[in-house]
Amino acid sequence: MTQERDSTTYAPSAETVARAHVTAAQYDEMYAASMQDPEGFWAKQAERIDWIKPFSQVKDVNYDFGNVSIKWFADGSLNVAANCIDRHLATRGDQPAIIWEPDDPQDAAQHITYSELHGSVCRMANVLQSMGVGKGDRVVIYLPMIPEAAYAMLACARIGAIHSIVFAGFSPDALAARINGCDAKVIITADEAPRGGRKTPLKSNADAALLHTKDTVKCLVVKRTGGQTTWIDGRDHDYNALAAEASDSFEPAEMNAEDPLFILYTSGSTGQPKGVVHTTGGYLTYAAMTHEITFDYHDGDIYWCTADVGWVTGHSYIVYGPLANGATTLMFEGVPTYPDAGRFWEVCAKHKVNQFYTAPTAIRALMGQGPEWVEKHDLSDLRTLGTVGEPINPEAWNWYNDVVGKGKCPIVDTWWQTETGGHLMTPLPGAHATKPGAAMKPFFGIAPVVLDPQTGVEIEGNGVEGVLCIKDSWPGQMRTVWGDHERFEKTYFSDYKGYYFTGDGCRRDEDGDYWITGRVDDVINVSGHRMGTAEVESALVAHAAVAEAAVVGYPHEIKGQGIYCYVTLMNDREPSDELMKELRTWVRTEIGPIASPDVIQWAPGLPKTRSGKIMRRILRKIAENDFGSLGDTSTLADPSVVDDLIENRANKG
Ligand code: 6R9
Repeated sequence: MTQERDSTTYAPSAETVARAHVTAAQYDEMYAASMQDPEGFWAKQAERIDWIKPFSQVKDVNYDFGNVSIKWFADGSLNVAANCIDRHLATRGDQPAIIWEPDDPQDAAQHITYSELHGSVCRMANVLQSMGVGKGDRVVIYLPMIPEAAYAMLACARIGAIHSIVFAGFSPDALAARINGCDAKVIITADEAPRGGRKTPLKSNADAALLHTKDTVKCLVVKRTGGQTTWIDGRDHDYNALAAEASDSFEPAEMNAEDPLFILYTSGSTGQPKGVVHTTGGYLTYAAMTHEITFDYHDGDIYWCTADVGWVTGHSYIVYGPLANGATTLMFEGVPTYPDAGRFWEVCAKHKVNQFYTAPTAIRALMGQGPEWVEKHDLSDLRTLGTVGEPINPEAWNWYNDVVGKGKCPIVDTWWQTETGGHLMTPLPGAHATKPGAAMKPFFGIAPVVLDPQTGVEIEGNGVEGVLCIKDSWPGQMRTVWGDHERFEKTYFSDYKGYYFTGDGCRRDEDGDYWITGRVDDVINVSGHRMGTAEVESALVAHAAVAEAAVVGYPHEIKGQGIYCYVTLMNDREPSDELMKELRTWVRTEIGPIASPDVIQWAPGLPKTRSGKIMRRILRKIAENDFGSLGDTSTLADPSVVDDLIENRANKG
C-alpha cells in the first residue's frame, strides 16, 4: 500500500459549488458562529427535527473527570420513528424511502415507499409489543441487510425500546455476550443471511447463543431464505405470520431527548467491547444535519451507503440520517465482488445513485480488479463520493477520484467514530478543496485540538502532529457506556483532562488541514472494522494449547491492517500447521470471521520489561518487517527473545 502523502489539492468544480448547500464563505461564517455561540447554533439546527415538547435548555455538558455528564435539548421530547417516517407521509408517502437491492442480482429489487415503511414499522412494533417489549426495554437485532433490519430499528424507536444491533458476522459467543450485556428481552434474527452467494445460518447461531442467556429471552425470526431452522415453541416467534395479522398503526411513544435510542458495542483497547449509548434528540439532529451537508444531499436524490447496519455507519447513514431527511436510501444485502467486481457500479447505474459512500478497503479490493469493471457502467448520476472507516491511501483515493468519479465528484473523507454518532471531520462538497487522504476540516461545532501525547498540552500552529482530542461536546456524542459510566469517563476523559480523547493520532498540515494518522491505542482497524487486540488475545489464550498471546496490527494490502498473532504454547504442546489452523478456526468461533488471524507466529517467549509488561512496540516493528528501528531493547527481561522472533518472523518477505 502506498503510504506516502500526496498533498495535491483538488478544488471543487464550479458546478459543485453552485449546487452546494454550503459554500466556502458560508462554511467560514457558520463555523465561526458554531464556535462563538454553540447554544444558538444548535438550537437553530434542532429545528430540523419535529419536537413533541420543545426544549428550553440546549446544552448541559461537564467534561470534568469524575463528573462527566453530557446532555443536549434535555427537557424536549420527540419520537425518532415519527421523525423518520410519519412527518414525511403527507408530502412523500409514495416516494421510496428504501430501495433494497438483494444479494443475488437475479432477484428483484424492492422499492419501499414511506407509507409502506410506516405500515411495516407499525406492524413490527405491534409484534414486539405483543412479545412484551415496552419503553426502555432492550432488543438485540441480529439480521442480514434486509428491510426488516430497518423496520426493527424504527419499531424499537417507535415503542421507545433500545436496540442493540449485533453484526451478522459475529459468532454465537459474541452474540450471547451482547444479549447478556444489555439484558435484552427479545432478539430479532432471520433464518439465514445470504451474502456473496453464501448463507450464514443466523437462526442456528442465535440458538447457540440463547443457550448462554436467560431462559426468558424470546426470539423473533424473520423468514429470508426459507431455510430449515429448529423451532422452540414459546421461545421462538414467526415474524411473517405475526406481522400479517398485526395492525398497521402504532402510536409513537413520547421520548425524552436524553432517553437512550440505541446501544452499539465497539472495541476498545482493553478487555470486553463496550456498549456505546446514544440518545434521542441530539443524535437525530446531528445525524440528519451531517447527512444533508456532508454529502450535499438534495431532495429527490438517490443515496447509497454500502455499510452494514451492524456498524455505526449503517445506523447514522443508512437509516436515521437519510430517513430523517426524507431521502431515498439504498440498502444492499451483498458484497462488492459478487457476482463480479462490477456489482457496486452496476447497482449505482441501475438505481441512478447520486451519493455513494463506502470504505477504503472496498475501494482497494476493486482497484485491484482493473478499471474495466467500472467503465462498463453508466455512472453519470454520481455527484458525491464518500469514504469512511480508516485512513485512505493516496493510490486508492486517486483511483476513486479518477476512475469512479471521473474527476467530477468531490470525495468526502469522513472521519468519525461509533462514539461520535456522526461525522466530526470531513471536507464539504462545494466548500472545501480535497487532498488525497485528508479529513481536511472540522464539521460545525467541532473544535479539534492536537495535543502533545506526553504532556497533554495543546500544540498550536500548523505543520504539527500529536493526539487528537475534541474540546467541547456536540449533540451526536455518546453519553455513557451501558452500565458502566466509570469506564466511559476513564476511556475518554482521563488521559487528557478536560477534553474528549479520540484514540486517534493526527497531523495538522501547513494549510491547517487535518490528516488522521491512525489509532494511538491498542485498537486495530481491519477492513474498516474496529478490533481490540486484547479481544483477539483473550480468545487465543482461552484455547487449551495457548499459554500466552500478543496481537498487533501490520500493514495489509487490502484490509489496511491485518491481524498478526504471536503465540506461546503450553510446555507440553508442539507447534504444527494443524494447530495453527485450529487456532484460526478457534478465534473465528470465539469472535467471528472478521477477527480471523492473518498471521500466527510461534513465539517461545514474548519481549517483556522486567516488570512483565509486553513491549508491543517491538512486536509491531517485527510484524512490519522493520527490524532496523526496534529502539531500545535493553530494558527487556530477556533481550534474546527478540532475536528469535526476528529469526522466525512468519510470512517472511
Ligand atoms: C465511523 C467508524 C472509528 C475509528 C477511528 C479511526 C478510524 C474512521 C476514518 C478513520 C481515518 C477516516 N477512522 N474513519 N481513520 N480516516 N475517514 O468507522 O467508526 O468503527 O467506531 O471506527 O476508525 O481510527 O477512531 P468506528
